[in-house]
Amino acid sequence: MSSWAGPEALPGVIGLDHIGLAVADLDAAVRLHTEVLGLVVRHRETNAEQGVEEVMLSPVTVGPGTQVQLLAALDEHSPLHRFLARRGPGLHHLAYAVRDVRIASDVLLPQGFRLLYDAPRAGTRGSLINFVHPKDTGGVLIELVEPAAQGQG
Ligand code: V0V
Ligand code: CO
Repeated sequence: MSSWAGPEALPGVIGLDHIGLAVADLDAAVRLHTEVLGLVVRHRETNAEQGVEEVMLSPVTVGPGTQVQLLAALDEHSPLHRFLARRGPGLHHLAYAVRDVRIASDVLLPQGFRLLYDAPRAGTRGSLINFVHPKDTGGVLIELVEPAAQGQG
């Protein structure tokens, strides 16, 4: 967290994978992002463990690239339900692609960052994910995403 300690001490961020938006009405949010903003739906998935129905979108000209992830709560136990109830719809998390989510976690943990899971969990398109607590990162929930190897997901 303090001074830069060299590449071996970094979590291996290789891109900005997606920006997660908490939405109350998924269909309305998809319409806004496709019909008004002109983005393309790249993927849709129900993640019961995370308690979300999610839709991934990005601009048509740049390929999948960095995506917008629309997230609706599956039920009242979902972290999304709590977020929407407490803060309303809006920016929910920033997801960095990392080379290896276990290594990223192992680098961040001893620096005092709280990782939400002891072991990576299943994310979108067969990815492996973990989260850094927003109270340790300036108020932004950070997701670490290890994308599935190409051809999977
Ligand atoms: C809560 N807080 C946030 C926040 N959620 N701050 C920034 N961004 C967020 N998303 C703040 C909240 O305002 C409180 O601050 C404090 O943290 C504690 O809030 P809380 O309501 O008591 O929330 P907790 O502690 O019950 O839960 C917060 C965490 C929870 C982050 C621990 O949401 C969680 O486990 N999230 C990880 C899983 C998740 O979000 N899944 C959905 C995305 P004050 O008011 O006390 O100052 S799934 C996904 O992205 C997938 C599948 C994918 O990409 O593949
Ligand atoms: Co996400």
